[in-house]
Amino acid sequence: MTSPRLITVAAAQLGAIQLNTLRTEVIDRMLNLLGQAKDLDVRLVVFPELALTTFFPRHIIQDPAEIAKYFEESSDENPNALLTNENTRVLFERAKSLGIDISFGYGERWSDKYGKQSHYNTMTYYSAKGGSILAKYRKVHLPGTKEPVRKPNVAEQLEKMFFENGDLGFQAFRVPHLVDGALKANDIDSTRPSTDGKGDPILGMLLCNDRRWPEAWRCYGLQGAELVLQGYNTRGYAPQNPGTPKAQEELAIFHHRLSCQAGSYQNACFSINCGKAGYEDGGLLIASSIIVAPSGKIIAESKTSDDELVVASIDLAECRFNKEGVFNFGKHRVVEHYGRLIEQVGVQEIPLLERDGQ
Ligand code: CDT
Repeated sequence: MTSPRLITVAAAQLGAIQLNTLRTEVIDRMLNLLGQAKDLDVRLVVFPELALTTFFPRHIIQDPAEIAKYFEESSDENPNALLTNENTRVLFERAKSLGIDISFGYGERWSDKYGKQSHYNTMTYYSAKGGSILAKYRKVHLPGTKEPVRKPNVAEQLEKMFFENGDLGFQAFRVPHLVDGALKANDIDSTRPSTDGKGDPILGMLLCNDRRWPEAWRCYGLQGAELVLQGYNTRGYAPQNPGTPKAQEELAIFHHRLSCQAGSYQNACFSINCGKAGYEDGGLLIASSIIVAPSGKIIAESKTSDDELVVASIDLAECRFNKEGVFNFGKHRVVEHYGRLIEQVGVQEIPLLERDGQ
């Protein structure tokens, strides 16, 4: 019988952030949600993708000084600048004083040691007890176009223009201090058959469009992930897409839930999926921030399109049922038939059939 591994977690959904909303206003809203989390004994709070600003890739912005306003600086010399920079420092200080781990998305401008700058759509994980950034994820699956479409009645999606593809892959990480009684490397002895599911929780991070790609979830599943954190800004309506605004929004929410529920179920992990919601710069973003169990069931969901804390108490030990059962990868994966998954990128249709009688 597996011992419980209990944590109270939350998705801190943010309502819309307009182009002219001050960073300080956004941070105040995030601090307010952290205060609510403290009252409910939450130990981990997840905020959306690009949580500090409007979803700026919907705009054609070309002036470098204007673009710079949407990014936080870090570099080879100072990789953890986020902890001390003027905008974000207060978030980490508050998280530390409340004893709550936080994870949020932001635009990252990275300078390497030769001075070359790269821009990423990034998510960070901060451990309050340790007072340090434990992990960073840079979005791999960037949606949209590299060049503006510039047509009337077309909503732009310019992530490929503003960001490079993430270069860190899908690296899972363990988080100390989240569950009681976690097994440590130095506790291991030769009599212990398996340490699986007994150490500090294994987490992974995804950003928005990533959640639609089963390969991304599976990379975490193969590292034993028990909890995936995912931030999003998902459009509820675009004039160029088919369907009424209502039908489009319903379908967008359906696909969002479908992807998060399937990813969690097929990799036997919990997931916390947190969105930015409401009418941002005139465009609708879906709400429906959800916490999903390894069964694939939604166990908590936002009820508004505003700032809202979505809370659930979860037992990571529940992951074992499917990790040791239907999704015991070691026992049931048949990798000799999966080669195509990494050998081929796009679709290569199989040959056409011959006409009958020839
Ligand atoms: N921000 C982001 O990644 N948006 C994408 C748009 C994809 S179009 C279906 C998303 O997955 O919501």
